[in-house]
Amino acid sequence: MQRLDETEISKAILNSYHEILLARIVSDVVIVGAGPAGLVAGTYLARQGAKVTLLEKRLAPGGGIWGGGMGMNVAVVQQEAIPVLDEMHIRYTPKSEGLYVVDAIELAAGLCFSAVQAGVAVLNLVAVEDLCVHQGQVTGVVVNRTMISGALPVDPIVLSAKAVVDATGHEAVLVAALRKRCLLPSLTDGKPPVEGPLDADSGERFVVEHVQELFPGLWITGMSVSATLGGPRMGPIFGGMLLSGQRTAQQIAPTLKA
Ligand code: 48F
Repeated sequence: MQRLDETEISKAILNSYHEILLARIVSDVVIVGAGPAGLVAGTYLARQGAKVTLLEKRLAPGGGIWGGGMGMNVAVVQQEAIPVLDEMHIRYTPKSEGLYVVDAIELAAGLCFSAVQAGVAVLNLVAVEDLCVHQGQVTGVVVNRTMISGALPVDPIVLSAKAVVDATGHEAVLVAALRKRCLLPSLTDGKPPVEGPLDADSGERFVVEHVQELFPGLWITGMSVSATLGGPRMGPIFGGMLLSGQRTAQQIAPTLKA
């Protein structure tokens, strides 16, 4: 075995990481949140040649997939989303009435692998704190290290993009940043923007049908659609998240060519 030099190991990490980060100061698309919706959106966009950066505040990307339902690591996916699983080479087993089950570990790992293989730069331990807005258009995100964000008085940096996606799930962090500045009108007929009670069928449809560019340059996808617009919760079924991510990519891709 060759003699290992600790200095060279450290250099390899520093050089490679900073090369990646420098190359991502400007992206076509920045997606915030590496749950199922963000990962799928990123993969489809990158497969079409977009330069996609996916930011995740936690150590492990995968969002709510890992725990399946009530910590039982099995994910349920409905018939309509099976083509997405096929395109990501993720296996499934048919159950009853158009429902399929997927090993939650294979789903999370498979979506992460597909994203990285497609060319998405997934940067974990990066928390998005705010948005950059120029003349009514979102132009980037304000980021810090997760361990620093909110804990220490250290300034963040900015990563710019033509399109930014809020894929932060229930938290809808980027939408909240706009709301705080009164940059968004009421989207819920004056009612507080909270998710409705659980209704799997309506909830799953809602997160797909309401994917949209909410503010110039800012899209919402996955659970952040429900959190923003007051849609129903859907419980432990994941097809809607996959299809929501796919639809987000379909909406953003043509805007990048313009
Ligand atoms: O919560 P999450 O998995 O959102 P999703 O893709 O999918 C929702 C489902 O997992 C589940 C469900 C199934 O029916 O309802 O809830 O819409 O992933 C959101 C990711 O965003 C990260 C968070 O850690 C998670 O991995 N995130 C949240 N806030 C930030 C963030 C932030 N400020 N900066 C970076 N990442």
